Amino acid sequence: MTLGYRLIRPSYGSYVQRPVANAGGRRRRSVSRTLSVVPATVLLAACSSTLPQSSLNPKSAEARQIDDLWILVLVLATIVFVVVEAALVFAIFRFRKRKNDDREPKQIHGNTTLEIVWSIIPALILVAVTVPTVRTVFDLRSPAEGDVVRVNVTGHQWWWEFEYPDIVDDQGRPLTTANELHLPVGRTTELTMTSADVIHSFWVPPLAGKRDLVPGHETFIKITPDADRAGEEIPGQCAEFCWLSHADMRLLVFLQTESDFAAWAAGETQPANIPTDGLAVSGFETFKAICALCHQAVVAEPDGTVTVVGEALAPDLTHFGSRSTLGARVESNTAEHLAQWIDNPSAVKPMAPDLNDLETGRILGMPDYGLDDEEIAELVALLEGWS
Ligand code: HEC
Ligand SMILES: [Cu+2]
Repeated sequence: MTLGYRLIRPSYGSYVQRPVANAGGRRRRSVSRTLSVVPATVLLAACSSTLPQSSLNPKSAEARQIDDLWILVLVLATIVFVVVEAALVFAIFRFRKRKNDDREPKQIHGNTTLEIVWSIIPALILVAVTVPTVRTVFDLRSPAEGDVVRVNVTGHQWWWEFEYPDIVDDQGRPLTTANELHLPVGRTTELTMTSADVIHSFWVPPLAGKRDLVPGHETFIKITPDADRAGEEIPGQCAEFCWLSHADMRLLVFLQTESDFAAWAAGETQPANIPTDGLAVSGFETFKAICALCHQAVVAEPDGTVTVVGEALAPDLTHFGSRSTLGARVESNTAEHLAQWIDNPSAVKPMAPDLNDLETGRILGMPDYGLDDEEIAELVALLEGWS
């Protein structure tokens, strides 16, 4: 548009020619800068299979819809860019001021055909972008259909709680876990999300767009992982700054075949055993005395009676031993890392347990209870045994 305005309305005579040439110079520099971004983008796209948190490597129907839309907009924008810049560069050279030529340029006022054309073309381009955008937005927001897996997600400073309301144990308690989300491939999972404290954002780039978790409000996101992705582990993280350990509020998604998912769910809905021999026996006593202030575990007495121990203010530990990560993916779940965590949690992950309020249930981190090495070893034996 700038191009046309200056060519068609040089009503200020030759005076206007120098600014036009300058403007061209500025544009040309920005052209080279913009062009340098293109190889970088192509390079990034090429590497995306080795960048696990890339949205350029979609692994679900929803992520692919978003990616397709992005590619459409990228192609259209690239065409517009190339055509406009080519016309600009052409005009700069063709109509530049030449030496020993002080003639006034031809004076023209307005060109209706041209103005109609460059109003209609951008309008058509906008329609070409708007229609698929609106369709994608509505598609992604429409309720999931068919045999849907439902998961309730609650964001906490700084961990994720996942509850599968339709997968229940013998007593009707829903499967509850933390930081590691298991999804069957080829089937849609609908996540209903909220937050227990501040705003968080669920972001697993290869699987879905980004969506906020807002306290007192429910948001939704759908994920239909590709059928050939079973066995993949896909990392994600909180994408809304939520203070101290925001960067350590991560999660891991396990894509599983239908039968692996069913086997996992069957295991998770079993109670953990109350230990009857070894270090874990004393570990369970410490668990009930201290850890149960915040953590819950569904446990079976030796006679088979199932009880729930503790409060659900922190990650459910019933099957902690089956998780592959610790503390929202700050560490891998090994006996050594777990011992370090129990010994001094805030050294492994920055937290603010001084601000905890057990009365209101506002928990901002796990305190250091000054346990000795033996007590820690007993707890490690207990929790790693709860798989
Ligand atoms: C005052 C509440 C509180 C108490 C008491 C507490 N914790 Fe925690 N614990 C937390 C919170 C909060 C987290 C989540 C921290 C995070 O990842 O941001 C956590 C996380 C954990 C995790 C990691 C869970 C996961 O899924 O990654 C383990 C293991 C753990 N605690 C063990 C213990 C043990 C063992 C005790 C008893 C010695 C204990 N906790 C006592 C609040 C508590
Ligand atoms: Cu967060």
